[in-house]
Amino acid sequence: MRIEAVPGDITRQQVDAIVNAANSSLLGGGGVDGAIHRAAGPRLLADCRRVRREKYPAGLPTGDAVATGAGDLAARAVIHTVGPVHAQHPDDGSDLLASCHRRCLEVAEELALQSIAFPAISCGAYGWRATEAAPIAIEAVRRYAAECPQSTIEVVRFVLLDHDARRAFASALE
Ligand code: AR6
Repeated sequence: MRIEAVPGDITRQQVDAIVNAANSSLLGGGGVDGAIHRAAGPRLLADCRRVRREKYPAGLPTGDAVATGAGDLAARAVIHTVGPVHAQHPDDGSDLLASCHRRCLEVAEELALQSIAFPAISCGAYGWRATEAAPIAIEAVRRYAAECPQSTIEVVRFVLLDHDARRAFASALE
């Protein structure tokens, strides 16, 4: 499994799965969630509504992940996850952030996907410093790779829009 960090807009990535830093409603929002829904078009929202109805009537729990189609995006799937809000999880925030990454990889694996792109989950509206979140994210992926050497996933790419996140993920990867 190759882990990389690149600058850019995640909606433009040529990968099998794009991870959305969603909220538990799964019905859209700002930040990367808004960008993904705008780029994917109305089919993504329709898929999200169906997932809510059929699987998560009370919303997707923090730290969990679920896949939908990707609408107009080049990807095959969007994997939605809900990061912890920094201020609301003083004790278990790191575990929940690690769980987001692990669950996204498990969901991608269930779909036999080979490449997945993550944004800097929780590093925007949810208030995490990238310097704090990046080592947790990278470590969660490395642990998954070590525990699942037969994984179908070959490439895990962090796609980072802002300068702080780029620096933090590059340094966590070193
Ligand atoms: N490509 C890559 N990264 C992006 C993009 C993009 N197109 N747009 C923003 N980012 P955030 P969160 C970066 O706030 O903190 C939403 O309203 C951004 O610079 O999108 O998990 C949801 O609906 C930051 O580094 O996600 C939730 O309510 C990172 O993505 C809430 O925000 C995450 O910022 C989730 O908050």
